[in-house]
Amino acid sequence: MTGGPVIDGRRLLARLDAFAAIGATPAGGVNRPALGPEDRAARALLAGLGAARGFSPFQDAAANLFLRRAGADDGRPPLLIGSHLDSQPTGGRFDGALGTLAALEVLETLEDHGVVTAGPVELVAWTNEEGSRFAPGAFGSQVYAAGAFPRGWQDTLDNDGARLPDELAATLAALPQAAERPLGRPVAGYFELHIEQGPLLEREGALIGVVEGIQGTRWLEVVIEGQVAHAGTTPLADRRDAMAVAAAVIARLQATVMPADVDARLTVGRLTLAPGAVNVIPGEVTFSIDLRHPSGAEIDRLEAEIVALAGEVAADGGCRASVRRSMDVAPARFDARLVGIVEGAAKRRGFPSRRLFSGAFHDALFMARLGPAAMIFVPCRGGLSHNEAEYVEPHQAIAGAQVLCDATLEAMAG
Ligand code: HGY
Ligand code: MN
Ligand code: MN
Ligand code: MN
Repeated sequence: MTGGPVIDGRRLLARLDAFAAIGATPAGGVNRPALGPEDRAARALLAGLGAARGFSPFQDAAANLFLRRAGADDGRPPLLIGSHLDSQPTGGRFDGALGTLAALEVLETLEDHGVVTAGPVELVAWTNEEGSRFAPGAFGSQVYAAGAFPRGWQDTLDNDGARLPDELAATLAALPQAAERPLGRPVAGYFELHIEQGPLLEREGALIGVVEGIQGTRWLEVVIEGQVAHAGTTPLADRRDAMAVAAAVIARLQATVMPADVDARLTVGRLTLAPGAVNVIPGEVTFSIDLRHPSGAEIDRLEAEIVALAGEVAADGGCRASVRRSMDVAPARFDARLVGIVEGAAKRRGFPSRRLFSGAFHDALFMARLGPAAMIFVPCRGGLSHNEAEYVEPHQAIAGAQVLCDATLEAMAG
């Protein structure tokens, strides 16, 4: 067993319950859309808890929220630990919240034990990781790592027409006690604890996932344009039915992409059609494609295949197809030294662990562009996530937070 300070598991579990109450859904999940009232309430609670322990709150222009615990040499770049507080509309109580609250638990444990770290350690709660309200996902960490906002970000709207800049400004204003800080300052390193959101660890009886990297993700928006016409009077030969074309394209992709490649992931998660009347042939269909693969070249090849297929099937149906990227995140490998620190910390605590790649994207993916980064996974029941039934056993959450604490101390000592 390692000698480092032991985290307060009871405190962590109580925090997870308190945050799960913010945006709680009747089915036991959370609905905390980025930059909405529930997200702002969770941020306020976090800032208050941190301030109560003397961890000064900061926000950057992307509303990423930081809680800083000073180090012996406070001029050093901070080690960042954290995740995100926003959730999917039918999200679980652990996706993002576990990593953020485990980071708070680490800061409090260091404080409780009077540990002096060489440099500052900062908790970070990234803005809009999920991307379900405003695309792209991992918005806050992308802006932080790039030190700038993506082109055209000011035009981003959510499904109700709310503007991203307005929601960002309202969120910043809701936390006046958090001082401003410049974007993208250098970091000593980054650790993120997160649930695996897949079945591997549970299936193999591993308690800790030592994450070596993250696969690539590309979000496409496909628009099929046909012609609105009468459902009763228009024979097949005269139809330019956008829904028939969309259905054929989606069916072809589902039948070919994942069956052909065990590493490929293709998901149509959102589809809208117009005008949406029962007795009118749809003139326009828009659907999303979430495409993932460990190889960036494979993502490029699959995207080209999708564009060609959509164009061909649309032309056969007298329609037109257009495909636009709304998010594009290249695969990333994590820093070997930090990955080794995570693995060593799990071993010293006697926690069974295994190395793996992440199927989900995470803020760590962007932080890996700025400095050394690594992730720690814990299992979730049945590998279920982005689902209100998402569940982590108390001992799993505590083990993950303990490894985060040990890894933080070891990385700071180095
Ligand atoms: O979609 C993702 O991979 C992330 O969990 N939002
Ligand atoms: Mn997440
Ligand atoms: Mn998620
Ligand atoms: Mn994430």
